Amino acid sequence: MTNNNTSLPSNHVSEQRLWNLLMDVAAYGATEKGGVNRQALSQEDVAAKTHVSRWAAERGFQCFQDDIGNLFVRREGVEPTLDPVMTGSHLDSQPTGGRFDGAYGVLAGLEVLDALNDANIQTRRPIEVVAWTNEEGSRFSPGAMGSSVFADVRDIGAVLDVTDLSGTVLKDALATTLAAVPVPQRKSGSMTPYCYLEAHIEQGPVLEERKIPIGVVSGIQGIRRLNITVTGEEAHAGTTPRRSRKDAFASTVAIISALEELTADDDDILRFTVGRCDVLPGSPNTVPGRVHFTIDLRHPDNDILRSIGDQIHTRAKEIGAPCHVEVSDISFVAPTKFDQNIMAVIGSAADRLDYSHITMPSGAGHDAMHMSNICRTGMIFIPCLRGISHNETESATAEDLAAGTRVLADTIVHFASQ
Ligand code: HGY
Ligand code: MN
Ligand code: MN
Repeated sequence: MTNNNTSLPSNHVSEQRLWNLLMDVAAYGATEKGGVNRQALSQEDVAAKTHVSRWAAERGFQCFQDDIGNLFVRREGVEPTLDPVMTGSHLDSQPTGGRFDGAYGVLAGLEVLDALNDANIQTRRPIEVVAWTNEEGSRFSPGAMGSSVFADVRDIGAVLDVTDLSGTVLKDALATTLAAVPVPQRKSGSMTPYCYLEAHIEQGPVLEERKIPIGVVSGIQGIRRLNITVTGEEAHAGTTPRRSRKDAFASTVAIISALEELTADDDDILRFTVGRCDVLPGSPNTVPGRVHFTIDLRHPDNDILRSIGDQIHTRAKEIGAPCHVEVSDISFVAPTKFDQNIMAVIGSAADRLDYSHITMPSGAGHDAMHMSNICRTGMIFIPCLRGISHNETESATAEDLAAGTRVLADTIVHFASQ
């Protein structure tokens, strides 16, 4: 890092302070294998948000949560009525998640606020760091929930009655969280960001393989999520001949093999994943009467995503006979393109700091996909170990984490001075 322009916050980003904060928050929901299980609106999620609210209070920053539990830390600007520059990501994790997915973007934002204080830089615009509620969507589906409600892409009323596998209703878990996190509420919609920036680990192998510290993200591929329910007939495993069975699991296997064929793609761009499959009643000597399974489908081309998703609806019903098959769309987010000017500012901040960088798309979904509907949006990627994520072994180096934060800091100041 060569720029010695002390008036830039990047000079005051502390690699150690950022690492310590990441490890402090990684303790909430820490697993034996070195990852985190900090699912949305869980007590671990509340603990992490409470930690952030204490961090803010120690520095005199205002902290709020809105009616879907998004948490905001605000550093005032010289002109407080101007729309703030917003940065952040999510604190919730997968059940067997890593310490950096999401948490990095939130805590890098807090490190930027510390660096601005150290540099005694006052920005024209306020800056807000956000921790979005339920980005992962693993406990309560769909994901990117808090940002979609904030961006008016989804109405909060459409998600309050969603339940998790244990039967907990979202609105109850949300009420517990809102009561437990010791910060005042701020009405959703009371603020529109001037722009939104998100720092995130790449969650893929490109940057590490090419030994490049910074990814300037061009956009996010489209994501379509579907739920499939196969209904057959429970029967005795010993007495029921094959010819009269309506075996929901046997039909499910046939459906999934047919869909694997349908989505096989020579250039390996289409992503088809069955991440959850519940076989009911789950007794070894009863022919399964019901199966629920999920489909996560992704592609950078919206037309392909639409047509393959529609074919899944028809093929699943054809193949599933003699069982009854229902296919429902849970969410469909079109491919996102990020703002060219923001991408250029990120690139020049990286150049000034002597960090090599490439422009690249995101295979993973992020809250930025919803924020791009309401304001200019950009993302900064850093490498992660072997490109692994949604895995307890997920890792990133303190050096790369700090590099991404320096680029984020100078990019934020660029826009907060406008
Ligand atoms: O599923 C996703 O792409 C995100 O990591 N939650
Ligand atoms: Mn993430
Ligand atoms: Mn994730």
